[in-house]
Amino acid sequence: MNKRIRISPVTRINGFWNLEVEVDGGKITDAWSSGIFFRGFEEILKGRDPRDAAYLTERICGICSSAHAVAASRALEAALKIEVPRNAVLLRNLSFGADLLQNHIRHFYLLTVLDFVRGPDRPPYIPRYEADYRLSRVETDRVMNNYRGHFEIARLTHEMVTIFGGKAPHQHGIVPGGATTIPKVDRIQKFMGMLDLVIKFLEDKLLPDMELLAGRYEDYYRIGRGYGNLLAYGNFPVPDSPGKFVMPFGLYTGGKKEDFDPTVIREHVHYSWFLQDRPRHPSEGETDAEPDKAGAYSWVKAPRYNGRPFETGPLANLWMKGEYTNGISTMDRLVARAIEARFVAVLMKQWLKEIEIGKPVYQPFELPDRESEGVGFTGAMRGALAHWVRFRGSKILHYQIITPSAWYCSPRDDNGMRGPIEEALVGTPVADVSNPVEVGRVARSFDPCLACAVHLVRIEGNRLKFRNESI
Ligand code: NFE
Repeated sequence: MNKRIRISPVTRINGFWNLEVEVDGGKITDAWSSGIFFRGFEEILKGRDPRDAAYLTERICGICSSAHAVAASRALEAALKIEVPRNAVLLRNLSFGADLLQNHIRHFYLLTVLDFVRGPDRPPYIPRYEADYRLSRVETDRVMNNYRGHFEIARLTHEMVTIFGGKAPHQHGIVPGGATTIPKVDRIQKFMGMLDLVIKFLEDKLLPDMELLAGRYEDYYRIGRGYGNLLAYGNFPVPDSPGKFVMPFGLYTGGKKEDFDPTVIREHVHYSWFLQDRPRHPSEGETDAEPDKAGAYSWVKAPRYNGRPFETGPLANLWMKGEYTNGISTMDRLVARAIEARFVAVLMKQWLKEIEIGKPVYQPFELPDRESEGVGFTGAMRGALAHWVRFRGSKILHYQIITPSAWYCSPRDDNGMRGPIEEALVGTPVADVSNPVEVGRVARSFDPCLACAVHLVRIEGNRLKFRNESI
Protein backbone atom coordinates (compact mmCIF):
# COMPACT_ATOMS: atom_id res chain seq x y z
CA MET A 1 0.00 0.00 0.00
CA ASN A 2 1.26 3.43 -0.98
CA LYS A 3 1.97 5.74 1.98
CA ARG A 4 3.38 9.25 2.19
CA ILE A 5 5.59 10.00 5.25
CA ARG A 6 6.51 13.52 6.26
CA ILE A 7 9.37 14.10 8.72
CA SER A 8 9.25 17.73 9.81
CA PRO A 9 11.56 18.99 11.02
CA VAL A 10 14.30 16.39 10.60
CA THR A 11 16.18 16.35 13.91
CA ARG A 12 19.92 15.82 14.54
CA ILE A 13 20.96 18.02 11.64
CA ASN A 14 21.78 21.77 11.43
CA GLY A 15 18.88 24.04 10.49
CA PHE A 16 15.28 23.33 9.56
CA TRP A 17 14.46 20.69 7.03
CA ASN A 18 11.47 18.67 5.88
CA LEU A 19 11.74 15.34 4.20
CA GLU A 20 8.79 13.72 2.56
CA VAL A 21 8.91 10.23 1.14
CA GLU A 22 6.46 7.95 -0.60
CA VAL A 23 6.67 4.29 0.41
CA ASP A 24 5.24 1.47 -1.69
CA GLY A 25 5.80 -2.25 -1.19
CA GLY A 26 8.27 -1.63 1.66
CA LYS A 27 10.50 0.71 -0.38
CA ILE A 28 10.77 4.45 -0.92
CA THR A 29 9.51 5.27 -4.40
CA ASP A 30 9.86 9.05 -4.34
CA ALA A 31 11.25 11.81 -2.07
CA TRP A 32 11.13 15.57 -1.58
CA SER A 33 13.76 17.63 0.30
CA SER A 34 12.59 20.99 1.52
CA GLY A 35 14.54 23.79 3.24
CA ILE A 36 11.81 25.45 5.31
CA PHE A 37 13.12 28.81 6.42
CA PHE A 38 13.99 31.87 4.43
CA ARG A 39 17.43 33.39 4.61
CA GLY A 40 18.97 35.93 2.21
CA PHE A 41 22.55 36.48 3.22
CA GLU A 42 23.69 37.56 -0.19
CA GLU A 43 21.31 40.54 -0.01
CA ILE A 44 22.78 41.92 3.25
CA LEU A 45 26.28 41.77 1.79
CA LYS A 46 25.46 44.25 -0.95
CA GLY A 47 26.99 47.66 -0.19
CA ARG A 48 29.27 46.26 2.54
CA ASP A 49 33.06 46.39 2.56
CA PRO A 50 34.40 43.29 0.75
CA ARG A 51 37.02 42.89 3.50
CA ASP A 52 34.14 42.27 5.95
CA ALA A 53 32.64 39.41 3.94
CA ALA A 54 34.86 36.85 5.68
CA TYR A 55 33.46 37.77 9.12
CA LEU A 56 29.90 38.41 7.94
CA THR A 57 29.51 35.17 5.99
CA GLU A 58 30.87 33.16 8.92
CA ARG A 59 27.54 34.01 10.59
CA ILE A 60 25.76 31.87 8.02
CA CYS A 61 26.47 28.91 10.22
CA GLY A 62 27.93 27.97 13.60
CA ILE A 63 29.37 24.61 12.64
CA CYS A 64 31.27 25.43 9.45
CA SER A 65 31.98 29.14 9.99
CA SER A 66 35.75 28.83 9.33
CA ALA A 67 34.99 27.47 5.86
CA HIS A 68 33.06 30.62 4.95
CA ALA A 69 35.99 32.75 6.17
CA VAL A 70 38.29 30.77 3.88
CA ALA A 71 35.97 31.03 0.85
CA ALA A 72 35.28 34.77 1.32
CA SER A 73 39.00 35.50 1.80
CA ARG A 74 39.97 33.50 -1.25
CA ALA A 75 37.34 35.26 -3.37
CA LEU A 76 38.86 38.67 -2.59
CA GLU A 77 42.40 37.35 -2.97
CA ALA A 78 41.51 35.86 -6.36
CA ALA A 79 39.97 39.16 -7.50
CA LEU A 80 43.05 41.18 -6.46
CA LYS A 81 45.67 38.50 -7.17
CA ILE A 82 46.94 38.51 -3.60
CA GLU A 83 49.39 35.78 -2.61
CA VAL A 84 49.17 35.15 1.13
CA PRO A 85 52.36 34.42 3.09
CA ARG A 86 53.39 30.84 3.78
CA ASN A 87 52.71 31.17 7.50
CA ALA A 88 49.17 32.33 6.73
CA VAL A 89 48.52 29.23 4.59
CA LEU A 90 49.64 27.08 7.52
CA LEU A 91 47.68 28.99 10.18
CA ARG A 92 44.52 28.89 8.08
CA ASN A 93 44.93 25.18 7.40
CA LEU A 94 45.32 24.63 11.13
CA SER A 95 42.39 26.67 12.44
CA PHE A 96 40.10 25.53 9.63
CA GLY A 97 41.36 21.97 10.11
CA ALA A 98 40.50 22.11 13.84
CA ASP A 99 36.98 23.25 12.91
CA LEU A 100 36.71 20.37 10.43
CA LEU A 101 37.66 17.93 13.19
CA GLN A 102 35.02 19.50 15.43
CA ASN A 103 32.44 18.95 12.71
CA HIS A 104 33.34 15.36 11.88
CA ILE A 105 33.53 14.23 15.52
CA ARG A 106 30.18 15.86 16.33
CA HIS A 107 28.58 14.51 13.18
CA PHE A 108 29.53 10.96 14.06
CA TYR A 109 28.56 10.86 17.72
CA LEU A 110 25.93 13.54 18.13
CA LEU A 111 24.13 13.29 14.81
CA THR A 112 24.71 9.77 13.44
CA VAL A 113 25.23 7.20 16.18
CA LEU A 114 21.66 7.25 17.47
CA ASP A 115 20.38 6.17 14.06
CA PHE A 116 22.18 2.88 14.60
CA VAL A 117 22.63 2.49 18.38
CA ARG A 118 19.83 2.24 20.91
CA GLY A 119 20.37 5.09 23.37
CA PRO A 120 19.19 4.97 27.01
CA ASP A 121 15.42 4.89 27.56
CA ARG A 122 15.25 8.47 28.83
CA PRO A 123 15.19 11.96 27.31
CA PRO A 124 16.87 13.28 25.25
CA TYR A 125 17.29 9.82 23.68
CA ILE A 126 13.53 9.26 23.60
CA PRO A 127 11.20 9.64 21.84
CA ARG A 128 12.90 7.83 18.97
CA TYR A 129 12.03 5.50 16.14
CA GLU A 130 12.13 1.90 17.31
CA ALA A 131 14.36 0.10 14.88
CA ASP A 132 16.58 -2.85 14.12
CA TYR A 133 19.30 -1.84 16.58
CA ARG A 134 21.94 -4.51 16.00
CA LEU A 135 24.64 -3.92 18.63
CA SER A 136 24.89 -6.12 21.71
CA ARG A 137 24.43 -4.64 25.17
CA VAL A 138 28.21 -4.51 25.71
CA GLU A 139 28.83 -2.87 22.33
CA THR A 140 26.04 -0.37 22.92
CA ASP A 141 27.55 0.59 26.29
CA ARG A 142 30.95 1.05 24.66
CA VAL A 143 29.67 3.35 21.91
CA MET A 144 27.48 5.34 24.31
CA ASN A 145 30.44 5.79 26.62
CA ASN A 146 32.43 7.24 23.73
CA TYR A 147 29.37 9.32 22.80
CA ARG A 148 29.63 10.95 26.23
CA GLY A 149 33.41 11.28 25.85
CA HIS A 150 33.14 13.04 22.50
CA PHE A 151 31.73 16.23 24.07
CA GLU A 152 35.05 17.03 25.73
CA ILE A 153 37.02 16.20 22.59
CA ALA A 154 34.75 18.33 20.39
CA ARG A 155 35.14 21.16 22.91
CA LEU A 156 38.89 20.73 22.65
CA THR A 157 38.79 21.07 18.85
CA HIS A 158 36.90 24.34 19.25
CA GLU A 159 39.54 25.49 21.74
CA MET A 160 42.15 24.68 19.08
CA VAL A 161 40.26 26.98 16.70
CA THR A 162 40.58 29.77 19.29
CA ILE A 163 44.37 29.42 19.58
CA PHE A 164 44.91 30.86 16.10
CA GLY A 165 41.38 32.19 15.53
CA GLY A 166 40.59 34.10 18.78
CA LYS A 167 37.14 32.61 19.26
CA ALA A 168 34.86 29.79 18.16
CA PRO A 169 32.54 29.55 16.44
CA HIS A 170 32.95 32.48 13.98
CA GLN A 171 36.69 32.75 14.46
CA HIS A 172 38.62 35.94 13.71
CA GLY A 173 41.85 34.39 12.50
CA ILE A 174 41.17 34.07 8.77
CA VAL A 175 40.97 37.32 6.75
CA PRO A 176 41.63 38.39 3.18
CA GLY A 177 45.40 38.81 2.93
CA GLY A 178 46.26 36.10 5.42
CA ALA A 179 45.83 35.41 9.13
CA THR A 180 45.52 37.64 12.23
CA THR A 181 47.42 35.71 14.91
CA ILE A 182 51.16 35.82 15.43
CA PRO A 183 52.33 32.26 16.04
CA LYS A 184 54.40 31.81 19.18
CA VAL A 185 56.01 28.75 20.71
CA ASP A 186 53.49 28.49 23.55
CA ARG A 187 50.55 28.59 21.12
CA ILE A 188 52.10 25.98 18.86
CA GLN A 189 52.85 23.70 21.82
CA LYS A 190 49.36 24.08 23.24
CA PHE A 191 47.81 23.29 19.85
CA MET A 192 50.08 20.24 19.47
CA GLY A 193 49.12 18.88 22.91
CA MET A 194 45.43 19.16 22.12
CA LEU A 195 45.84 17.70 18.64
CA ASP A 196 47.55 14.64 20.11
CA LEU A 197 44.54 14.06 22.38
CA VAL A 198 42.17 14.41 19.43
CA ILE A 199 44.17 11.97 17.29
CA LYS A 200 44.17 9.47 20.17
CA PHE A 201 40.39 9.77 20.46
CA LEU A 202 39.96 9.29 16.70
CA GLU A 203 42.21 6.22 16.67
CA ASP A 204 41.08 4.60 19.90
CA LYS A 205 37.36 5.43 19.87
CA LEU A 206 35.81 6.96 16.76
CA LEU A 207 37.42 4.81 14.06
CA PRO A 208 36.79 1.51 15.93
CA ASP A 209 33.18 2.57 16.64
CA MET A 210 32.74 3.44 12.96
CA GLU A 211 34.15 0.05 12.00
CA LEU A 212 31.75 -1.69 14.37
CA LEU A 213 28.73 0.07 12.84
CA ALA A 214 29.97 -0.54 9.29
CA GLY A 215 30.28 -4.28 10.01
CA ARG A 216 26.89 -4.61 11.67
CA TYR A 217 25.04 -2.51 9.12
CA GLU A 218 26.85 -3.84 6.09
CA ASP A 219 23.63 -3.60 4.01
CA TYR A 220 24.02 0.19 4.11
CA TYR A 221 26.88 -0.14 1.63
CA ARG A 222 24.07 -0.96 -0.85
CA ILE A 223 21.52 1.57 0.41
CA GLY A 224 21.39 5.30 -0.36
CA ARG A 225 23.64 5.19 -3.40
CA GLY A 226 21.98 8.01 -5.33
CA TYR A 227 23.34 9.29 -8.63
CA GLY A 228 26.95 8.31 -7.96
CA ASN A 229 28.12 11.80 -8.94
CA LEU A 230 30.87 13.32 -6.77
CA LEU A 231 32.18 16.90 -6.75
CA ALA A 232 35.19 18.23 -4.79
CA TYR A 233 36.84 21.64 -4.64
CA GLY A 234 40.49 22.04 -3.69
CA ASN A 235 40.98 22.00 0.05
CA PHE A 236 44.02 22.72 2.24
CA PRO A 237 46.48 24.62 0.02
CA VAL A 238 49.95 23.15 -0.04
CA PRO A 239 52.38 25.76 1.38
CA ASP A 240 54.73 27.26 -1.25
CA SER A 241 52.81 25.64 -4.12
CA PRO A 242 50.26 28.18 -5.39
CA GLY A 243 47.22 26.49 -6.90
CA LYS A 244 48.06 23.10 -5.37
CA PHE A 245 45.79 21.53 -2.77
CA VAL A 246 46.08 18.48 -0.51
CA MET A 247 42.51 17.57 -1.51
CA PRO A 248 42.30 18.23 -5.26
CA PHE A 249 39.49 19.66 -7.35
CA GLY A 250 37.62 17.09 -9.40
CA LEU A 251 34.46 15.30 -10.42
CA TYR A 252 33.44 11.69 -10.66
CA THR A 253 30.47 10.89 -12.87
CA GLY A 254 29.38 8.02 -15.12
CA GLY A 255 32.10 5.89 -13.49
CA LYS A 256 35.02 8.16 -14.35
CA LYS A 257 36.88 11.22 -13.16
CA GLU A 258 36.63 14.60 -14.90
CA ASP A 259 38.39 17.93 -14.49
CA PHE A 260 36.46 20.71 -12.81
CA ASP A 261 35.17 23.56 -14.99
CA PRO A 262 33.63 26.43 -12.93
CA THR A 263 31.85 27.95 -15.92
CA VAL A 264 29.23 25.18 -16.24
CA ILE A 265 27.66 25.64 -12.78
CA ARG A 266 24.05 26.89 -12.82
CA GLU A 267 21.45 27.37 -10.10
CA HIS A 268 17.92 26.28 -11.00
CA VAL A 269 14.93 27.65 -9.06
CA HIS A 270 11.84 26.22 -10.74
CA TYR A 271 10.97 24.31 -7.52
CA SER A 272 12.48 26.89 -5.12
CA TRP A 273 10.74 29.94 -3.66
CA PHE A 274 12.78 32.40 -5.72
CA LEU A 275 12.14 34.60 -8.74
CA GLN A 276 14.46 33.92 -11.64
CA ASP A 277 14.03 33.79 -15.39
CA ARG A 278 16.45 30.94 -16.20
CA PRO A 279 19.18 28.83 -14.64
CA ARG A 280 21.97 31.28 -13.89
CA HIS A 281 25.66 31.06 -13.23
CA PRO A 282 26.31 32.30 -9.65
CA SER A 283 28.31 35.27 -10.95
CA GLU A 284 24.97 36.63 -12.23
CA GLY A 285 22.63 34.84 -9.82
CA GLU A 286 19.95 36.61 -7.72
CA THR A 287 18.30 36.01 -4.33
CA ASP A 288 14.77 37.36 -4.88
CA ALA A 289 12.33 35.56 -2.61
CA GLU A 290 8.92 34.56 -3.97
CA PRO A 291 7.27 32.74 -1.05
CA ASP A 292 3.93 32.12 -2.78
CA LYS A 293 5.37 30.58 -5.91
CA ALA A 294 3.15 27.78 -7.21
CA GLY A 295 4.75 24.36 -7.37
CA ALA A 296 7.86 25.36 -5.40
CA TYR A 297 8.69 23.44 -2.21
CA SER A 298 12.06 24.64 -0.89
CA TRP A 299 14.16 27.66 0.08
CA VAL A 300 17.18 25.78 -1.22
CA LYS A 301 18.09 26.42 -4.86
CA ALA A 302 19.11 23.54 -7.13
CA PRO A 303 22.79 23.87 -8.14
CA ARG A 304 23.72 21.77 -11.14
CA TYR A 305 27.04 21.09 -12.87
CA ASN A 306 26.64 20.83 -16.62
CA GLY A 307 22.96 20.18 -15.92
CA ARG A 308 23.70 17.29 -13.54
CA PRO A 309 23.16 16.95 -9.75
CA PHE A 310 26.27 16.22 -7.65
CA GLU A 311 26.90 15.24 -4.06
CA THR A 312 29.97 16.48 -2.28
CA GLY A 313 31.75 15.89 1.02
CA PRO A 314 34.55 13.80 2.55
CA LEU A 315 33.75 10.86 0.25
CA ALA A 316 34.21 13.08 -2.82
CA ASN A 317 37.43 14.54 -1.37
CA LEU A 318 38.99 11.16 -0.66
CA TRP A 319 37.79 9.79 -4.01
CA MET A 320 39.56 12.57 -5.96
CA LYS A 321 42.65 12.01 -3.85
CA GLY A 322 42.50 8.27 -4.53
CA GLU A 323 42.42 7.52 -0.79
CA TYR A 324 38.98 5.90 -0.73
CA THR A 325 37.13 4.40 -3.70
CA ASN A 326 35.21 1.57 -2.09
CA GLY A 327 31.78 2.79 -3.21
CA ILE A 328 29.17 5.53 -3.00
CA SER A 329 26.50 4.77 -0.42
CA THR A 330 25.19 5.63 3.05
CA MET A 331 27.96 3.67 4.79
CA ASP A 332 30.72 4.84 2.43
CA ARG A 333 29.88 8.48 3.25
CA LEU A 334 30.12 7.79 7.00
CA VAL A 335 33.32 5.77 6.74
CA ALA A 336 34.97 8.39 4.48
CA ARG A 337 34.17 11.15 6.98
CA ALA A 338 35.85 9.21 9.80
CA ILE A 339 38.90 8.48 7.62
CA GLU A 340 39.13 12.12 6.50
CA ALA A 341 39.14 13.28 10.14
CA ARG A 342 42.24 11.22 10.93
CA PHE A 343 43.88 12.08 7.61
CA VAL A 344 43.53 15.82 8.25
CA ALA A 345 44.53 15.55 11.92
CA VAL A 346 47.80 13.85 10.98
CA LEU A 347 48.53 16.49 8.33
CA MET A 348 47.93 19.18 10.92
CA LYS A 349 50.82 17.87 13.02
CA GLN A 350 53.09 18.42 10.03
CA TRP A 351 51.75 21.94 9.33
CA LEU A 352 52.34 22.90 12.97
CA LYS A 353 56.00 21.96 12.64
CA GLU A 354 56.35 24.03 9.46
CA ILE A 355 55.29 27.35 11.02
CA GLU A 356 58.15 29.85 10.99
CA ILE A 357 58.13 32.03 14.07
CA GLY A 358 58.79 35.69 13.31
CA LYS A 359 57.80 35.41 9.62
CA PRO A 360 54.80 37.41 8.29
CA VAL A 361 51.23 36.14 8.49
CA TYR A 362 49.55 38.89 6.46
CA GLN A 363 49.96 40.48 3.04
CA PRO A 364 48.67 44.12 3.08
CA PHE A 365 46.66 45.26 0.03
CA GLU A 366 44.52 48.16 -1.26
CA LEU A 367 41.00 48.06 -2.67
CA PRO A 368 41.22 49.56 -6.16
CA ASP A 369 38.57 51.98 -7.45
CA ARG A 370 37.57 49.75 -10.35
CA GLU A 371 35.14 46.88 -10.65
CA SER A 372 36.80 43.64 -9.59
CA GLU A 373 35.49 40.11 -9.51
CA GLY A 374 36.64 36.88 -7.91
CA VAL A 375 35.62 33.40 -6.78
CA GLY A 376 36.74 31.66 -3.62
CA PHE A 377 36.55 27.87 -3.85
CA THR A 378 37.24 25.65 -0.88
CA GLY A 379 36.42 22.28 0.46
CA ALA A 380 34.30 22.96 3.57
CA MET A 381 33.56 20.33 6.24
CA ARG A 382 30.66 19.15 4.09
CA GLY A 383 32.33 19.55 0.72
CA ALA A 384 32.36 21.99 -2.17
CA LEU A 385 31.81 25.61 -1.07
CA ALA A 386 32.26 28.71 -3.21
CA HIS A 387 31.69 32.47 -2.84
CA TRP A 388 31.38 34.69 -5.93
CA VAL A 389 32.04 38.40 -5.27
CA ARG A 390 31.96 41.54 -7.43
CA PHE A 391 32.95 44.89 -5.86
CA ARG A 392 34.23 48.36 -6.54
CA GLY A 393 36.50 50.05 -3.97
CA SER A 394 35.01 49.31 -0.55
CA LYS A 395 31.54 48.33 -1.76
CA ILE A 396 30.24 44.88 -2.64
CA LEU A 397 28.06 45.03 -5.76
CA HIS A 398 27.10 41.37 -6.02
CA TYR A 399 27.62 38.25 -3.89
CA GLN A 400 26.50 34.65 -4.34
CA ILE A 401 27.29 31.55 -2.33
CA ILE A 402 26.78 27.88 -3.15
CA THR A 403 27.29 25.61 -0.17
CA PRO A 404 27.83 21.88 -0.03
CA SER A 405 24.37 21.33 1.49
CA ALA A 406 22.77 23.29 -1.35
CA TRP A 407 24.35 20.77 -3.74
CA TYR A 408 22.92 17.73 -2.00
CA CYS A 409 19.76 19.02 -0.21
CA SER A 410 18.52 20.64 -3.41
CA PRO A 411 14.99 20.09 -4.66
CA ARG A 412 14.24 19.04 -8.23
CA ASP A 413 15.81 21.17 -10.94
CA ASP A 414 14.15 22.88 -13.91
CA ASN A 415 14.18 19.56 -15.77
CA GLY A 416 12.41 17.79 -12.89
CA MET A 417 15.53 15.85 -11.88
CA ARG A 418 15.62 15.07 -8.16
CA GLY A 419 18.28 16.51 -5.84
CA PRO A 420 21.03 14.08 -4.69
CA ILE A 421 19.46 13.22 -1.30
CA GLU A 422 16.02 12.81 -2.87
CA GLU A 423 17.54 10.40 -5.37
CA ALA A 424 19.54 8.54 -2.71
CA LEU A 425 16.35 7.92 -0.73
CA VAL A 426 14.58 6.27 -3.66
CA GLY A 427 14.83 2.50 -3.34
CA THR A 428 15.60 2.58 0.40
CA PRO A 429 13.72 -0.19 2.20
CA VAL A 430 11.41 0.93 5.03
CA ALA A 431 10.55 -1.98 7.31
CA ASP A 432 7.89 -0.18 9.34
CA VAL A 433 6.28 3.02 8.03
CA SER A 434 5.50 4.20 11.58
CA ASN A 435 9.24 3.96 12.46
CA PRO A 436 11.01 5.11 9.28
CA VAL A 437 14.51 5.07 10.80
CA GLU A 438 16.02 4.24 7.40
CA VAL A 439 15.18 7.72 6.06
CA GLY A 440 17.36 9.42 8.69
CA ARG A 441 20.21 6.95 8.20
CA VAL A 442 20.45 7.71 4.49
CA ALA A 443 19.82 11.46 4.77
CA ARG A 444 22.18 12.14 7.69
CA SER A 445 25.04 10.32 6.00
CA PHE A 446 25.37 13.42 3.79
CA ASP A 447 25.70 15.71 6.90
CA PRO A 448 22.98 18.17 5.83
CA CYS A 449 23.12 21.76 7.07
CA LEU A 450 20.08 23.79 6.18
CA ALA A 451 21.50 26.90 7.86
CA CYS A 452 24.08 26.93 5.09
CA ALA A 453 21.90 25.63 2.30
CA VAL A 454 19.61 28.63 2.55
CA HIS A 455 21.43 31.69 4.04
CA LEU A 456 19.79 34.10 7.35
CA VAL A 457 16.55 34.15 9.09
CA ARG A 458 14.55 37.27 8.45
CA ILE A 459 13.07 38.03 11.86
CA GLU A 460 9.49 39.29 11.45
CA GLY A 461 7.65 40.63 14.48
CA ASN A 462 8.92 41.42 17.92
CA ARG A 463 12.57 40.64 18.55
CA LEU A 464 12.08 40.97 22.33
CA LYS A 465 10.51 37.58 22.56
CA PHE A 466 13.89 36.08 21.57
CA ARG A 467 15.68 37.91 24.34
CA ASN A 468 15.48 37.93 28.13
CA GLU A 469 15.66 41.67 28.83
CA SER A 470 16.36 41.12 32.54
CA ILE A 471 19.81 39.63 31.81
NI1 NFE B 1 26.25 25.01 7.98
FE1 NFE B 1 28.40 24.46 5.65
C1 NFE B 1 29.71 23.28 5.52
C2 NFE B 1 28.97 25.44 4.31
S1 NFE B 1 26.95 23.64 4.43
S2 NFE B 1 27.64 23.64 7.52
O1 NFE B 1 30.56 22.53 5.53
O2 NFE B 1 29.32 26.12 3.51
O3 NFE B 1 26.93 22.49 3.63
